[in-house]
Amino acid sequence: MAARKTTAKPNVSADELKAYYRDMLLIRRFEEKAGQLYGMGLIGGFCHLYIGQEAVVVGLEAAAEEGDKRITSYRDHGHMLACGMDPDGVMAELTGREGGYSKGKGGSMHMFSKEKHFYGGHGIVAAQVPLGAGLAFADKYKGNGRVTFTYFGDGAANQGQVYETFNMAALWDLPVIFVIENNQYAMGTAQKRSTSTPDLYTRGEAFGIKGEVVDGMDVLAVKAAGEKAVAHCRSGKGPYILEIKTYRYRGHSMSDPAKYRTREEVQKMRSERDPIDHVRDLLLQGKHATEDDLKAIDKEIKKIVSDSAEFARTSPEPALDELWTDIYADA
Ligand SMILES: Cc1ncc(C[n+]2csc(CCOP(=O)(O)OP(=O)(O)O)c2C)c(N)n1
Ligand SMILES: [Mg+2]
Repeated sequence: MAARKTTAKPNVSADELKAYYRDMLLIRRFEEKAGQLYGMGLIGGFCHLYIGQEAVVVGLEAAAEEGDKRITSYRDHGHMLACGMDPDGVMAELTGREGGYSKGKGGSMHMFSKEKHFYGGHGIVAAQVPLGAGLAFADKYKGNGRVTFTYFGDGAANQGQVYETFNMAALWDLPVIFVIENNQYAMGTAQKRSTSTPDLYTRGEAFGIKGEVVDGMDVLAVKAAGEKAVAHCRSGKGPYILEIKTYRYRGHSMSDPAKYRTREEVQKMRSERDPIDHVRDLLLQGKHATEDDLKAIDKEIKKIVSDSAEFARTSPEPALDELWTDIYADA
């Protein structure tokens, strides 16, 4: 079933559209494979999949520049892949192997890349929010023009430390974009059951922080909002809030039977609002790509993901003496 039809002419080139399709598909297929490996008992601990939310991170990465930073929660594999981290290293970390980003000692929620300016992977809800402001503080201090994307969920948006952070970020005009990935649920709690003022983009008003709501199932809308927010931050005007409305198709984590919502609700989103189908339709309807072009991309992605699974299965377990390394970060 195709996604919604749109006749609006996309304001991006055919190559850019194809790149968004590819990047979203990589996340989708990677996460599906991670789900399979989890089912086979190859991944231990928690594992939170990003399926359904792909347009958020791909749209914002399209608005970022080299050197910009990103930090997020435990639902982090999509963010890593979108900023260019190696799928082999991410998958091998999921299986707890030596070839993983944290040498098999971190797992799904604890991976980092200095090279790609990815600062985690945080399991404590909203813990990354003040850390994200801290990264932006460092950039402001250095005067290097960089911006930090600080991602958190609708549930995290009700945490006290978020508002302490808003205050300091506004006071010091920090170049931080607070990205609220509103997927409508915090574990099994629907937003309407937990949140007194559901328009999360207005949550910065008390601190003088501008915000806007964005359709997170439309990668082009996310990119456009991201560019606006980036321009605001880079010009020294301080923080910005993007509330991006999205949806996760899978449970909160691999151990969630998702009894708090109906199958019909999920199916409706999948069939009517899927972000990958949307770009696929734009590509085909606008004659920017043929079915064969898309098949070639699908094939390329399938190989990347199956190679990463093979690497993650065959990379050795970390040696015991690894327990004594990476205890402190290099200065
Ligand atoms: C401080 C803290 N409280 C509770 C938890 C348990 N917990 C893990 S995820 C989660 C829900 C967060 O939902 P949301 O912020 O909407 O993010 P999403 O999982 O939807 O991406 C909770 C309550 C935790 N990890 N940390
Ligand atoms: Mg949520």
